[in-house]
Amino acid sequence: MTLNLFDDAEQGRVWQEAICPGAVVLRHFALRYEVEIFAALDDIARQAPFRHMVTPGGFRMSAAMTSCGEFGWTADRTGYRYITTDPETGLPWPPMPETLGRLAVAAAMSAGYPEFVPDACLINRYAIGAKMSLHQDKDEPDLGAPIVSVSLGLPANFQFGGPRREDKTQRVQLTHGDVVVWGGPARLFFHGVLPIKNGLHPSTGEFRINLTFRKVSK
Ligand code: MD6
Ligand code: FE
Repeated sequence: MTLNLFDDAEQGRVWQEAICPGAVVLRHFALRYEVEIFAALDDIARQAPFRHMVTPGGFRMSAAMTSCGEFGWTADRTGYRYITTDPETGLPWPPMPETLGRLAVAAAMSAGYPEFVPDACLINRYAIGAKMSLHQDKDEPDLGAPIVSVSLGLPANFQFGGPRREDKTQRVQLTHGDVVVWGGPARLFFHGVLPIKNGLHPSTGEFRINLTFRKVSK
């Protein structure tokens, strides 16, 4: 199904593609926010630098990560969790810039989740070859809230499966400005990112950036 949302002389067309019940891609949805997003990201990365976390299993994650908002996400040898201070700096995470919050709320609304108010934004930076293995986003206590995921820069092959790791996955190519929203029946579905292919993007160079907005507080 595709549904035309709006046209804009400068930003072009924005449309939706369903992945499965509860999950949808909003093509080009973030393009109109691009300038503000990159300004916000520079500001956040200055206060809370990107870092490679080590999973409880002892693996260094290939995507570099930081966060903004009331809660940030960390992984270390003892587990995964959301915390209010950045363990690297001992300071609270940078606040979520207003434009980022507005983008996430508008995307969730467009996807059929009008109640969504995010209090955490995880920011991943993928260099060429970096990936994210199939996983569920299940560290958030309120599973009624969706995940809103914004893709920027180099394209990615996003895998979206089902409730069990062994379920068949669909492959969705995500390009600059695309937003994926998943919630409801798809909220705990397995997903991942295949290794980023060699390339050069005018906005991000040799990187892909992904922002995922969540609601962490109950
Ligand atoms: C993506 N990201 O990069 C999908 N999950 O397109 C995720 O699934 C994700 O970036 C948990 C934590 C950080 C993430
Ligand atoms: Fe995830």
